[in-house]
Amino acid sequence: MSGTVAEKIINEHIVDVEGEIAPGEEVALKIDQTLTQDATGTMAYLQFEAIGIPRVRTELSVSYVDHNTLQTDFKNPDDHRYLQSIAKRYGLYFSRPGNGICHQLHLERFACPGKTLIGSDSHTPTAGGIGSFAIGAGGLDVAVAMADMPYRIKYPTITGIKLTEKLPDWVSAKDVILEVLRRIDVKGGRGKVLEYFGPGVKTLSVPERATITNMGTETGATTSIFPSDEVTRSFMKAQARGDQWVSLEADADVGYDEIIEIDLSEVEPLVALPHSPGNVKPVSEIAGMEVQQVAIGSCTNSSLRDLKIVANILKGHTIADNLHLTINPGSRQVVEHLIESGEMRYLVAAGARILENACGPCIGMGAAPPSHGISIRTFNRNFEGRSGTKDARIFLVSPEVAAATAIKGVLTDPRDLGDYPRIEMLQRFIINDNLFIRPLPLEESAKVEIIRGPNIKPLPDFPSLPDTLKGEVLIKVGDNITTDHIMPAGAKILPLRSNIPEISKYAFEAVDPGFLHRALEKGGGFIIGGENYGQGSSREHAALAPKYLGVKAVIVKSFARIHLANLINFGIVPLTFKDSADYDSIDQGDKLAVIIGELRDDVRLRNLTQDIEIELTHSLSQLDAEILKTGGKLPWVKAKAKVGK
Ligand code: MIC
Ligand code: SF4
Repeated sequence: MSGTVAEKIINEHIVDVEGEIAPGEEVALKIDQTLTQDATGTMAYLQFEAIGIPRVRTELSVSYVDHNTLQTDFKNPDDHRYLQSIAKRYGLYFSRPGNGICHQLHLERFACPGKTLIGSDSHTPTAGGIGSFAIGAGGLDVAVAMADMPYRIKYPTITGIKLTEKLPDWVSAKDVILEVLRRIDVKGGRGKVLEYFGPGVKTLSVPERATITNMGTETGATTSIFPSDEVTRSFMKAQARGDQWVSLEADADVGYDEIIEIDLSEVEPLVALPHSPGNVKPVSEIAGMEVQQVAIGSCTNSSLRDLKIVANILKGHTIADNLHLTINPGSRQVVEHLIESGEMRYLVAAGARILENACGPCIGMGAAPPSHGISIRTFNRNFEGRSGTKDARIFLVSPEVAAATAIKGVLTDPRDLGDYPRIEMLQRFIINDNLFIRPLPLEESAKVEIIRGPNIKPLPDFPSLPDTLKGEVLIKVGDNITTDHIMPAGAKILPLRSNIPEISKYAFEAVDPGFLHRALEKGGGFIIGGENYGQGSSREHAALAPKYLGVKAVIVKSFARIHLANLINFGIVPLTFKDSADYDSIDQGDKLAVIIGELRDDVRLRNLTQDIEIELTHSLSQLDAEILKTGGKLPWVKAKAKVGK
């Protein structure tokens, strides 16, 4: 059967399907690899422990530490010790703090073309750059996949993105994905896989492809993927993994559901303006704006290629007086190369503050901008408040634009700098896996004791759902609410990820500080939202915390994929307005009764305050409904795992 790259991998991994295989139908996929990071990992492993099997059952599972690396007290280091003991006990690789950012490391050392990967981080599609079918998911879904139960997705439609020609000087992969975002915005990828093809593909290296698939997440796509070709083979050979390479290309006669064409030679330096990655304009239109900070790094732009370019642009310059420059390299491999080539010196000499190989400022772990500050970042998200400074304005750009801006002090079109530096890439990377701790054999791992610090609190239990949900509307929000709005991250709140009672106090904190008090006073209730509710990260705490505070259903115009799955997993009923105009008929404080029954059909909402009835609908499969009614996925899975032992 002919197919696209994504279709080939999906079809090879389908283990179950409810109806026929068609877009929108739910399919269950076998998952070959999993990854977690520390901020979502503690919860994922608490859930894995609760499932109660002796060892992970995937081909490969890796636990990375890269988010919560600021150690201001015992919490983060305790959580890391827990994660390390879990990896030892259950047969996972453990990547120690300092090794690098999960997605960069996974691309370098583990991701494989043709394999399925799910990760408890929304940027897991980074591995699509090597031809892996890689999806971001909630921690519980990753825990379930580690127990070798399939992962269910709606069969996606496949958008072909045809690349022709090659990028001009000073324009790079980040500009390509910003161009995609400029065209389809933060909702345009929902329900789709963005699959790249065409003659322009071979002009991009694997890390450049990974920049594109990484930030494909911001379109809402299920994932993004490139073929596995000779460029992929050389990258894998250079990583001493040539034996893991397989060729994977779309068949010539294949039809995509839709095609977007990008002539690479016409792409120009682009920038995403506050506060959305989809708010994209040419840099030349807003160049000249004074800047207080430039931050380079994140899983989007911290590869060796990116930092070499930055180093060579900065060579012989000093950063402008009015700003500071931070750099987070993606991995130790990147750093070791920059040291060996001498290029690290260009960065340091220019005045860059070299931070650790971790997410850092991208998730508000330090380097917050000043009040009303303008920060130019090579990251993938510029949501309000995410940087740690509520009134800061974040602009997302390529490494070239960031470096040029660092020198000039104002947002700069890098084409104004003259000759584009030529960088030399290598045939062979330095391989040093000494910060990965390998899985132990079963005889030894079975004896390992799990180390739990006082920050790790037991998982709360949630009861099954009644047929009618009653309560008040606790909050009404607009379109494109992100998980950063629902459950903020940053240096203060991230260390509470393994303590649900404590972290729940911060739900909606920045949007409406009265939310917590209302939720407690009213004994829970409902959330009303607009389009694309829950876009952004995979953090299941954005479902867990509202659940803990008694939220019964979230009623919106539309949902983002991962958040929708997380709501189901934790027993919050996700409902949508049948007619979006009904959104206007509900106010905060209204008393509602929602008759859900068995959740087979549409649902009636009685607004007792306004004395009206409206119809709601949902996209739940029969299985989702079953899971929801039982009170969430964990009790449901525990029963299954026992049967399968
Ligand atoms: C993010 O970029 O928002 C994060 C932090 O990596 C999240 C995961 C989390 O909240 O821990 C993500 O993208 O999934
Ligand atoms: Fe880390 Fe930022 Fe990437 Fe999330 S987007 S994984 S916080 S670097």
